[in-house]
Amino acid sequence: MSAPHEEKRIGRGVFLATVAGGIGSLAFGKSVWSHFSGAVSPIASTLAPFLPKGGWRIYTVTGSIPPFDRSTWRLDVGGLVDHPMTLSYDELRALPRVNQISTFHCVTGWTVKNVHWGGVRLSDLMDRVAPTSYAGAMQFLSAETPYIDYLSLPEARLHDVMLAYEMNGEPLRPEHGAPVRLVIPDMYGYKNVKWLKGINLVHEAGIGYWEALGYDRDAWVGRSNGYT
Ligand SMILES: Nc1nc2c(c(=O)[nH]1)N[C@H]1C(S)=C(S)[C@@H](COP(=O)(O)O)O[C@H]1N2
Ligand SMILES: [Mo]
Repeated sequence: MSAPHEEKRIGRGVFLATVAGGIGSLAFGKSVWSHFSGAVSPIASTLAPFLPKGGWRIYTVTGSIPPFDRSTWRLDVGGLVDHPMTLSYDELRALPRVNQISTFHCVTGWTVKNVHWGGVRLSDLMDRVAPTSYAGAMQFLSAETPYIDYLSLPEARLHDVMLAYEMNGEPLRPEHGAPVRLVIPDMYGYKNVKWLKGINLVHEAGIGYWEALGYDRDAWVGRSNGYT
């Protein structure tokens, strides 16, 4: 389990797997799917209901899915802001809702077209917390520690960036990041933090989880990570 996703891009549009994990990782990289290639383990049985479907591959860096309890879950939005907020799930759902249809790209080469998302505009949430003049970026914390990522404020304000709590007409599924994940269609999947539990306004963007392992900090689809 070495390089990001264990899938290397060799030349234009060609993907080969490293030999590390056999056929499981060939097909699914560092996804929960790879757990099915080996002996039955407690992790495999935990994740067994979550077979990828609809073209998705389910990724986690810990091999487990953070629990979600609707009554105790909170999203903390703070840092360099005038009005920090702690939102319960019901409070999140009560914010103005937006819907969009957008395409999702993982940097390892798979794409899911026309995903129907429902949720909250990130720019709307940003306006509510009122970043201070020193704030230049947002830090996104996953309940799946240590997954983390960042967007600059201009990136975070793009018109189709959202916190999604619904996917294809139903509440976001556990394996896709329930109860809420970041969605930024113009950037590769690794920026789309699942199991979001906190957002901090910070002075500048730091290095995200997969960026520390080699992916580009500029994650624009088709214009980074060796794609031209
Ligand atoms: N917390 C967390 N978020 C994550 C990841 C992860 O491993 N953990 N993987 C990222 C990557 S690389 C991709 S392509 C997408 C995959 O989304 P999916 O698991 O819903 O298919 O989630 C992103 N968000
Ligand atoms: Mo990805």
